[in-house]
Amino acid sequence: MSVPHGRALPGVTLDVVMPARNEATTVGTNVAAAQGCRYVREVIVVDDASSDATAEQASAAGARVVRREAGVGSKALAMATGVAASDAEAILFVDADCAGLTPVHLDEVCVPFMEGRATMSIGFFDYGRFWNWVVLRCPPLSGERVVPRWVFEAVPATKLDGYTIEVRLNEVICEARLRTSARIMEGVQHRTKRAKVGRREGLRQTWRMYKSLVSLLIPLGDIRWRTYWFYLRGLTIER
Ligand SMILES: Nc1nc2c(ncn2[C@@H]2O[C@H](COP(=O)(O)OP(=O)(O)OP(=O)(O)O)[C@@H](O)[C@H]2O)c(=O)[nH]1
Ligand SMILES: [Mg+2]
Repeated sequence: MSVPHGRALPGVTLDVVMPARNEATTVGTNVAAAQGCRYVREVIVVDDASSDATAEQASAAGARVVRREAGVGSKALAMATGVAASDAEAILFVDADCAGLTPVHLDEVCVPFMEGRATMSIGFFDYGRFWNWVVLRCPPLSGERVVPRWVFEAVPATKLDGYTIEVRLNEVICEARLRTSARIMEGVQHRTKRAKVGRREGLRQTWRMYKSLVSLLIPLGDIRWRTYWFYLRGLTIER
């Protein structure tokens, strides 16, 4: 299946894939937001052996829950499991730890994709006027994004690695010179790792995440710096 760029996409099937590990606090409201999005057919939550009630909360909110067994898990592998569990032509990824997310935010993220104006459409958290300007022009790491399923499937299995998956999706889009749309989801934030696991462990996990991201570029990682230039050339900022 191919969802081409440049024309409207009437009737394209779109499922939400929501990776979630120990997100019982927020998964229910995010499933509800995703279900309210007018383009969404089904919400699939991928739970990696959570030790809290993530699966129950997701299911109670109406999601189909796919459980991965305890063992090797990561955000990227959870996303791959969710995509494999769906036969939709397009996937809207939504993190389970968003705060303040509504169906309207997700509708707005989907519109440029559904109208065929962008192959990837991304929603960013709201960091306030100054930082939003900066964030909208940086390489996007946001988990809230819609892509045709082929874009996810174009990421080689060897590169399905933890938190670097968003960079890999960017790479597929940019190296094919496809268009991206970006917008701020007003008032949307997320529960940080510090809030989830405490200050010390949260900072440790955040440090590990950024280290893995930076190592893709420095020194001589396998992402080409000019990929970012292709990104900026194909970027439209929605207001
Ligand atoms: N199923 C599953 N979900 C995961 C795993 N790791 C992270 N997630 C989920 O992926 C989403 C994003 O993960 P976070 O750890 O919040 O990462 P982040 O939002 O990129 O980083 P922060 O800025 O620190 O919040 C959340 O819904 C997590 O529950 C995992 O190993 N398995
Ligand atoms: Mg998060």
